[in-house]
Amino acid sequence: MKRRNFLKNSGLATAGVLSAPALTSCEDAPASAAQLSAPVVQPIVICTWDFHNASAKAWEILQKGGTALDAVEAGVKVEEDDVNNQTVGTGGRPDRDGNVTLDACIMDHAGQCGAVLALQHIANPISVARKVMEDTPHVMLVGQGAEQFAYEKGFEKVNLLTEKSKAEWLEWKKTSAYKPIINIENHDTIGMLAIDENGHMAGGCTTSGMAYKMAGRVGDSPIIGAGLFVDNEVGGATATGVGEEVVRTVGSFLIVELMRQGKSPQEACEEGVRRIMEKNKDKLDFQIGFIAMNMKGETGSYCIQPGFTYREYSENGHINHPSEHFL
Ligand code: SD4
Repeated sequence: MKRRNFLKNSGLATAGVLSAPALTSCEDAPASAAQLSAPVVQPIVICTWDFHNASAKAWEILQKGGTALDAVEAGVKVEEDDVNNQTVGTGGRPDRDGNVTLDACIMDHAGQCGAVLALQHIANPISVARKVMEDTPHVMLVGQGAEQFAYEKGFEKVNLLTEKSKAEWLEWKKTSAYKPIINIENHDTIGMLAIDENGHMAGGCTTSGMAYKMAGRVGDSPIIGAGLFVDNEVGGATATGVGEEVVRTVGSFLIVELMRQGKSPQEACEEGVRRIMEKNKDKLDFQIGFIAMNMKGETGSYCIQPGFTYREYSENGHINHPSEHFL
């Protein structure tokens, strides 16, 4: 059987200390069971997709003894600021009305968390989410309330819609049925998990969401438990892909709970994906990916690729192991 669903992990090793696996693409890749649970030394950072600059930034902070919270915030900001990443922050694809609306959340080792949903005109939603966590008694702020809060905290009003994203949106409008679509190419959300030298884990997740979504649509990424969950006794998980499916299974929380019950991060990610596939037996027309890490620094990652049915997966009797860990 061809390996149709997996994550390819990229190493960013420094002095034998760091492993930075990243969900890079859904393509064939070899893996061995021995690589799946290799022990690592703290600190460590992992993220979705191929965001080497983001994990490098986080690693820079961890290496200097910085906190996991600072590391994930600074790390995912790299993608928020990258105008070429059209799924996160500035340059993100707009909703179907042409407005770029951003979602982000952050969670620390003590279980504190903050989130912003459908935030407009602010370049770094992850930092606003952190302010929600640290400076308010709340967990989530949404829309105009979140935007107003950001201005109060000194964030600047910016234009998030780049010429490129605007042109693509105008082109899409010409031919689309003007309704939200499951855009399988829309897969560059960044979720990041880090453990610092004090053994504290933190996570962050940030996205512009599904391209050309209905105004007000929010996916999993800013929802604690769905797009991200961290429990310093167990580990953390974060998601990328079609958020509706992740919300339905409370995906990241599920994966952390599975790890609590004894599953490895890899097994837990696979089970999380399997739950989603079960609910979508013959219509796997979307992409979902999870990454997870336990407090030993063991990591796991798994994704499904659109176009293959649940039967095709299950008849082969297993879900393939995607991860490779470079120490
Ligand atoms: C969402 N999960 O809004 C996000 C989209 C995503 O890579 O992950 N894209 O549903």
